[in-house]
Amino acid sequence: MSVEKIFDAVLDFEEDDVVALVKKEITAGTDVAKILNEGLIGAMDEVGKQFSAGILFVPEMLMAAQAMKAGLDELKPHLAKGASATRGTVIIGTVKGDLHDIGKNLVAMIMEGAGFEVFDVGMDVDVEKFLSAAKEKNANIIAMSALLTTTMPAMEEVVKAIRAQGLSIKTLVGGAPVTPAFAQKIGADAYCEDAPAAVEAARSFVA
Ligand code: B1M
Repeated sequence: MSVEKIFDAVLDFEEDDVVALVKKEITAGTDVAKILNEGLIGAMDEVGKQFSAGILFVPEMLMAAQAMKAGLDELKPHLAKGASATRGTVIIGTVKGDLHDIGKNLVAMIMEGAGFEVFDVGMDVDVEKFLSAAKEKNANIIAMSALLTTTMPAMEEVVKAIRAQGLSIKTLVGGAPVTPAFAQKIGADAYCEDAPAAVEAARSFVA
């Protein structure tokens, strides 16, 4: 019931209320996955629908994103529980031209919680930055996020550059418009629908 209040508070752009409600639910022992999926992510899905329908516009989308992020920050220590010995090193970023970072941040957080050493290179990341970070950190995996159909091709550039330079780095791709067929077409090593899928794929590559 109260998770619905979190959903509503994100849609009302009430950042302080979102934080207070998330805290309340954590204290009440509500499953953090429920708070995340039904409260925070569910609200952003609704924001996306309303944006598509012309009900909400970019400023509102941004305010909802800020409220969601504040809730996510509150949830972070609880999501990252269970960290164990480092399983591998991951470079994660949102591809060139793309400024959406909420999903990427979430994936980074969950991967860290699953025991990976994660270096977040931010958003609007070009091929050179992905590759130089991977070389510097001796990473096994590059995880890429794209939320725009127009920025998806940037993922292929990274995959191609890894091949061209003969690097043994696995590539994971994800983000709302990305599909398994697209991942296969560009030669990525794995398509990840969400954060747990990214953990699963990464584990399979460093096992
Ligand atoms: Co934008 N936006 N946006 N936006 N935005 C979308 C993506 C859109 C679908 C909205 C819509 O039309 N319904 C649409 C894209 C259409 C398309 O190309 N298919 C869109 C548009 C058009 C735009 C602009 C072009 C709008 C404009 O200016 N006219 C503009 C582009 C700016 C740019 O990037 N250059 C823009 C801007 C923005 C804001 C800045 C206002 C803001 C982003 C704030 C921020 O991220 N800091 C924003 C937001 C908030 C959204 C929506 C509403 C929400 C995205 C989000 O955070 N979802 C979004 C609609 C939607 O997706 N529902 C929309 C919550 C997040 C947890 O989910 O990111 O999907 P998601 O991540 C998931 C999975 O996808 C996966 O795991 C996560 C957890 O399950 N995943 C990965 C993601 N990355 C992964 C990486 C991995 C693995 C899994 O690595 C291996």
